[in-house]
Amino acid sequence: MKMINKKDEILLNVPEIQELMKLTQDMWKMGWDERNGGNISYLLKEENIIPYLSEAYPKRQMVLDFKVELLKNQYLLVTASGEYFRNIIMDPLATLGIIRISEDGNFAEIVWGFEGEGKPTSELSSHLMSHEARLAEDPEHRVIMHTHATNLIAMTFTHVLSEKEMSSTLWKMCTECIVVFPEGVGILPWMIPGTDEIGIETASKMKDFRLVVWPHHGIFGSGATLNEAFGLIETAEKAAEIYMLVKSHPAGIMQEITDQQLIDLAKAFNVKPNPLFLS
Ligand code: 2HA
Ligand code: ZN
Repeated sequence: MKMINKKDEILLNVPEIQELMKLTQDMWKMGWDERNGGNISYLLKEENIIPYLSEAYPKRQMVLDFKVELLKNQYLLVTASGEYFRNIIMDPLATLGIIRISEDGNFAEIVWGFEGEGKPTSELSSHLMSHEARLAEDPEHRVIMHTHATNLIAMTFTHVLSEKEMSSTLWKMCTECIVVFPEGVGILPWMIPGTDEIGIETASKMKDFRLVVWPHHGIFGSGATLNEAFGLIETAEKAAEIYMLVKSHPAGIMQEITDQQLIDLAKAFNVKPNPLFLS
């Protein structure tokens, strides 16, 4: 573990970084982020961090295989590749880092953290491309979060992999689901993780959905804050947990929320459910 100097200490006390350190510990305790599972990236407010970055930065430059036009000159707090969420709270300088996207959008410069030759998450393509997709939809967008939420993964084995059917099932498992994610969930086919290809497909779904399921792997969530992205995933995961519980119960499902009740609910809470997903 590296000694923490004064500038690092101030930076580590920036609220966004503190929140991420606490949240990743909570996520590990939920059993979603075994070993090095899961990764998060967070678009930072420049004014909170620039004064504390050393003049010696950038430490290293990474060439991106793709251009990220919308993120140029932006700073992102990112979890490190191969590191464990469990350890972030104990060793943030090795398990987290800040990257700055270059002026031309072709490079990522490591400007803080990733001590000991660490580097950003293996899912950096999915993160950067998804940030661009969400920013195009919502200027307040800031967080992309990937985690191995247990019951959502389980559900991808026992439920048909259709966005319409899966969204509708999740909505029906907890009354508040349709209010929290009225657009439903996007689903990719099974793909190799850590590639630009899965990044392109994830980002393409992120145009329409804030939640994207990776079958037999996990989920991507997005939001304006860590709280929001986490809350979205937490709500979908809770619905998936109830689905797995009722599905494995010998009594089976004896009654459920009807499509009409979903429509009434959405109206009462003033949200527009995805019209393609309601019968
Ligand atoms: O960070 O979760 O998808 C490890 C992973 C890869
Ligand atoms: Zn993963």
